Amino acid sequence: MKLYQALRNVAKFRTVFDFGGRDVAHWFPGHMAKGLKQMRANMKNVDCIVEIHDARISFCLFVCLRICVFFFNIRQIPFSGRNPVFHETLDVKPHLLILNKMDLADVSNKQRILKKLEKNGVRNVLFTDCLKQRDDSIKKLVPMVMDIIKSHPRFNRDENVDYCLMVIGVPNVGKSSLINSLRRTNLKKGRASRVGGEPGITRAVLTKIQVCERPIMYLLDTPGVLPPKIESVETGMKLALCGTILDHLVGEDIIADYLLYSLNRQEKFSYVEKYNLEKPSDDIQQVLKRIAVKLGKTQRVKAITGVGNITITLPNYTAAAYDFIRAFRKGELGRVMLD
Ligand SMILES: Nc1nc2c(ncn2[C@@H]2O[C@H](COP(=O)(O)OP(=O)(O)OP(=O)(O)O)[C@@H](O)[C@H]2O)c(=O)[nH]1
Ligand SMILES: [Mg+2]
Repeated sequence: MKLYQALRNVAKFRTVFDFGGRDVAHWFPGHMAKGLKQMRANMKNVDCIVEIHDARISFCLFVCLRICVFFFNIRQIPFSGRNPVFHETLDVKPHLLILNKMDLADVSNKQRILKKLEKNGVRNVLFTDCLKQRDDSIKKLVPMVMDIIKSHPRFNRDENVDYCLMVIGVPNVGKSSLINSLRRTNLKKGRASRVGGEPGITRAVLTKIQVCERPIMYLLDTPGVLPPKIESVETGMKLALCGTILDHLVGEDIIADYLLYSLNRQEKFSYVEKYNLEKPSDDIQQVLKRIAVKLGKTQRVKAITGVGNITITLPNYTAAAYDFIRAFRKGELGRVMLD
């Protein structure tokens, strides 16, 4: 019944998000030159690049292209022609694309994403969930990488009996988690790389971390790298929603509003029940107020009136916004595709 009522309300939801003239350039701390320099310096020791993305952002291809193009220093190639750039870039080093956090993504779009990627020349794709104790896709990674490596010349590394991969991607997508997951699956060993919910946990290119015994395979963890230029404010907002940049740089309030807008657009109304709302709403203040009340997140504020000072209790909107965003990132608001 609730869902039926909700669907009838769909027409009332915003169809365009007002970014209020925000400038994406202020949100992103550049391309993280130090990390890139270290990565480039290590390239000669690498047999295959494992590029990892958040599966919820299906425009990842564009981000992916930008990182690769920047990574390999082929910046002169125009961006409008997608395919040539990708082909040329991937010809430099064998490449595997991982779409991680599958447990949080709407899997019904999987085939569409694969087709789109294939059209753009990306055939080696794995969907993973690095938090799962046993993920079959993680088991497939080493054999898949071996096939990819064997179909490319190894040049200076031809004599080496061991293999080395480099894992790259934007911050907070699960690069370090992938390494730990591979160790857990292939070596039955514990964590080797630090993981965290905030972007920027891995700061430097680490020494080799072994992830497989037969064949002997190592992985180089890297710090998250953002492309030098973000396509649009909306692209930046999606990256922010997935925790790629520190929340306070964008603002919890606007991220929460964009989240509400996205959930309503996709008719993902589980937030209504979770926060005891009567019906879906497109008004972020109203939603945050309910969240604050439900979670008991209020703040006492002094007010000066004509008859003296009084203390009033107000909803803590920032704390509520923070909780709303966290709930989405943990998958508590349902599986979502942001594009
Ligand atoms: N739900 C879910 N969470 C994941 C998955 N993989 C990683 N995470 C979580 O995502 C957050 C970031 O993981 P990290 O492995 O630190 O990501 P990273 O890409 O190494 O991040 P930086 O080093 O900051 O660039 C952590 O809270 C992980 O627990 C996944 O497959 N599913
Ligand atoms: Mg890391």
